[in-house]
Amino acid sequence: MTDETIAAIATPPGRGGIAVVRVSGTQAHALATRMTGVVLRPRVATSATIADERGAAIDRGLVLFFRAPRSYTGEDVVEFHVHGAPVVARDVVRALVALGARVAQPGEFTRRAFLNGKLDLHAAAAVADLIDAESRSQARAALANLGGGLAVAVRAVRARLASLLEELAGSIDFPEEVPEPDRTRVRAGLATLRADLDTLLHDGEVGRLVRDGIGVAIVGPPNAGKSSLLNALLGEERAIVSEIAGTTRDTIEESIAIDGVLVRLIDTAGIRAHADRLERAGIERSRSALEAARLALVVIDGSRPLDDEARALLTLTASRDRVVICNKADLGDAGAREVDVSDKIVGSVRDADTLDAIRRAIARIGWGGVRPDLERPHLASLREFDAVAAARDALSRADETIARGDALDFIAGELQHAFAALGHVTGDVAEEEYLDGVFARFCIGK
Ligand SMILES: Nc1nc2c(ncn2[C@@H]2O[C@H](COP(=O)(O)OP(=O)(O)OP(=O)(O)O)[C@@H](O)[C@H]2O)c(=O)[nH]1
Ligand SMILES: [Mg+2]
Repeated sequence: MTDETIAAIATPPGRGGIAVVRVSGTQAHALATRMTGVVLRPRVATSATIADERGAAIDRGLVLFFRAPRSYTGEDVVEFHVHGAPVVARDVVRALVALGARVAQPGEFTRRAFLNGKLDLHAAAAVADLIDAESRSQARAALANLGGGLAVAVRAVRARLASLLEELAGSIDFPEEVPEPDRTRVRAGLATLRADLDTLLHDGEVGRLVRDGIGVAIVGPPNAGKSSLLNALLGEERAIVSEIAGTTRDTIEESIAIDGVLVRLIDTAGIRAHADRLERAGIERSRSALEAARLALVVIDGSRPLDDEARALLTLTASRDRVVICNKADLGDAGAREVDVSDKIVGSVRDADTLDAIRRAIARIGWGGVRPDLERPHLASLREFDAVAAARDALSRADETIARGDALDFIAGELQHAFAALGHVTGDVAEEEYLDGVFARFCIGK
């Protein structure tokens, strides 16, 4: 714990009804008393004139005192609610600094909350997610993480690992007295632990989808009906549709929600070999969009026999996640019959059933078709993913070690590795550097 008292404006920059300045640390109460000259009772809003270090009035506002440990940071915290002119809040901070506080680093309040045991590391990171949330589902997902449920689950796995380790340690240290634990039983235990970690990783993956959404590129030869598909899924005439091949010249991105998952649809220029310079530039963009997308909707004109362009595109996308849409079924199926892939949808983007089938296919291939449960806490950052994946891999190696009949020391080593890796998620193991990474993306004042 640190002695320094920190201060920062907690509300966004710019004019507003009120602005909040927050101070945390051992000096917080003394500074606030000095600046207001009133007696501050914990958790009672007191109206006061707030003066600077020389006694000159800055503003009249509300002062709120939270006595440690019953505060956000777990330290003494004072909030000044002042009139929302940027200069007023800045003057309050300036006065606090003149009297001995220091300006807080981004995320420092939450970091202190974590260090003082007010929330686990996973929940602390969720604070930043909640602040950054741009959609309602992102906010709900972050809120689920704030509750600390994930840390409970991870700590339960760690506890089981710890007792397993203890058991092994007994017979490693006293091989004569303590018999080796039954290897089959240990393996069964490891299998359940691994399954738990797999569930965490899977749920995390779903949570990540909710947060980031998935990119879906609509690609195909010119005139196949790609822009028509974009418009139909959007329910509005967003992209220009025409019978002229090469209508779309640049990528167009729009988002829709399918089962609560944000789907970023990217309409692209039709890909063909012979194109003028401008069109070629568009086609380059189509290719990059295709590469970057999680999923490709490959649209071809299914009514006519396949041309070289359609064939080339089917080959190009064969080994990636894709949905082949044989469009224009109302005009015929000569091309559709030639398409020899299991996951093809034959129909028309003008037809509601076809659109339904396409939405279902996006959900199935994009996120396994299961509607994400936003209320369940989940792994949120790449850091957490890496930590849990490292733990799971260590458990797999431990299992192989047992299966080979190796000495117990090796198994214990892997289990310790897993134990430490999981500690990063909860914050039970957290080096300064690691914390710096977690809190770097916070804003000042949080
Ligand atoms: N009959 C029929 N016509 C369709 C269908 N889908 C699209 N079209 C027509 O096909 C033509 C091309 O449609 P677009 O959506 O512009 O095709 P595109 O793939 O975006 O074409 P480019 O942007 O040039 O690559 C338009 O005249 C559409 O009205 C369909 O299912 N049936
Ligand atoms: Mg188009």
